[in-house]
Amino acid sequence: MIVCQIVGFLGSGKTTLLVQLGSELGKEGKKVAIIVNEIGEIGVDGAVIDSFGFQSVELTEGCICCTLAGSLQNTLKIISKEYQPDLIIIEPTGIALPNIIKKMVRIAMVGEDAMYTIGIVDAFRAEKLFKEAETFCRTQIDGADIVAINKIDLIDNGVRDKVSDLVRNITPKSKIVFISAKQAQGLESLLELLREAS
Ligand SMILES: Nc1nc2c(ncn2[C@@H]2O[C@H](COP(=O)(O)OP(=O)(O)O)[C@@H](O)[C@H]2O)c(=O)[nH]1
Ligand SMILES: [Mg+2]
Repeated sequence: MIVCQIVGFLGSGKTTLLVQLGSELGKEGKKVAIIVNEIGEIGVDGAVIDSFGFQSVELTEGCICCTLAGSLQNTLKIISKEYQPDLIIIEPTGIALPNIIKKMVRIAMVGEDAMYTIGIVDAFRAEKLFKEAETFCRTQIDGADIVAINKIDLIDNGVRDKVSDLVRNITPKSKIVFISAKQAQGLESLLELLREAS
């Protein structure tokens, strides 16, 4: 079993991506469970996700990298015992810190190889966000296994090059892919990562 977190700002496309990835892997016979952490938007994502038939759990009373760290660890243990999925996808809030979540997951259950981080960047808003909140943007994608530059259906090649330079400078070792989560384009490398691992 593996655990994957999808990290990115509110509105960057995390839920859209996890539904696409989970649906595709589900069709291929993998058992997928989802943990969504939301603050102040109770039920919105859960309703969407449940309609795709995944096993999903929502944690809404705080942030899983701080106040809800214990809940995350308990939820992981319960899901893995009772549902025995091949893959658990975690959608943290837009303000969560991926390295802290990684640590929590490792403490709770898995070894070094079984935890993956996908960073998602909204290509349409990236230049603005990177200017306004550079340090935080760095924290979100630095060290990700793959950075998915999303919403390429909305941008031209000039923006695409600028955004990929920004990402490359922050996290030179991460693989970069260009996707449209909404149109299910460019998802193959992400699926490959999760297929091989789970
Ligand atoms: N045009 C476009 N819109 C997208 C894409 N991916 C997500 N969106 C839209 O962006 C908004 C936020 O997406 P969501 O998955 O809820 O983001 P989250 O807050 O990170 O979970 C929604 O209206 C999505 O339909 C994409 O690839 N292209
Ligand atoms: Mg979401």
